Amino acid sequence: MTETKFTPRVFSGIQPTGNLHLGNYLGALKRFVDMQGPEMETVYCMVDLHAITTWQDPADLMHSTRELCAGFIAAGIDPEHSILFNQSQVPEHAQLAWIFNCVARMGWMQRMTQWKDKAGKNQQNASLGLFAYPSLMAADILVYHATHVPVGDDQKQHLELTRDIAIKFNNDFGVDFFPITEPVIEGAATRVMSLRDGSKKMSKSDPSDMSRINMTDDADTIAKKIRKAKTDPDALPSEVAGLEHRPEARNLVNIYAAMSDQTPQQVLAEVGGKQFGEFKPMLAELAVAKLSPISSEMARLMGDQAEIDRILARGSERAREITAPILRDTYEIVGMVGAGQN
Ligand code: AQP
Repeated sequence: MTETKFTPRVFSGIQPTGNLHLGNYLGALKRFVDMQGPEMETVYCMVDLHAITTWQDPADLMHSTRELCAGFIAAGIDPEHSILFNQSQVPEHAQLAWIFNCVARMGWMQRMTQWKDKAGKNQQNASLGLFAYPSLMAADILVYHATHVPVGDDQKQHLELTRDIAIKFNNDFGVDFFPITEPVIEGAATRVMSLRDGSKKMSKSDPSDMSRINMTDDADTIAKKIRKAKTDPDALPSEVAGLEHRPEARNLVNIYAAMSDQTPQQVLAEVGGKQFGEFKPMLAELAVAKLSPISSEMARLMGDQAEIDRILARGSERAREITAPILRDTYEIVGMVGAGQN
């Protein structure tokens, strides 16, 4: 199987489940913007079908979907260039997911750490959708024949499963149809940690709002959260090796590096030897400078929801131009009788 026969195409998505945070921005959104360019087609999605694998209030889901769309655009996604839409409006995602439900094995899903973490001890009461989540994610990617998927580190296992599904499908049907997708997990902030606990990922669902910087936080709130972020009493080291066993210090240095487009080592060359009392205000100033324009643009865009809905509708039309033929070919490979085969 050669990967070169596939046109380079980027796909990624974010769940519209509210509380879009700095981890989503640095691990995903900012990377999506960086990948936008003339070389590759970029397709970005608000994955509302994934969101409902856990309970979502319908009015909140609508609001979060529009707010996330505003977040994409405010962060720098150009809806004229990238294809930007919400997943439910492109039915081929769910249709291909069904085919993949019949390709993927139960054991593969049971091994997923996100399933274990999210269902916890209450697996019998978790939704069937939460269990099958990675199969839908594989369909999201492969229904575009996407070759590159920028994500945070927490999605690595799901991307490996996407590759396994593509390989098994190709083998089962004796075709070279789905690409073996490359995960793009790069940069200093592939795993932004909680501001309250350097061993836990910054997450939308953390009950403590102080654990994360939300994209909608104002400048004072951002500065306060950074000032109160957990740290240790030592000065910052001058070398990256000195961050070992200092998860909170490493997290703040990584955040600074990602926001200033530097490596952690370049940051430490500048701030090594400083106490957190001096470094935190620098970080807060940088975070406010980078995030405030995004949050005010998000608020402005949310003032015209009809325009957001138009952008999403146009994005889903453009998306279907890609997904409809790929699904039709998939059905034919699988042996579904349909129109236009003879
Ligand atoms: N802390 C993080 N650091 C770096 N990247 C992150 N991502 C999420 N958290 C971090 C990346 O953001 C993208 C969107 O992920 P998602 O929509 O699946 O987000 P999520 O899992 O709902 O976000 P949370 O905060 O992780 O939610 P909960 O609290 O539900 O677990 C992905 O590329 C992801 O890697």
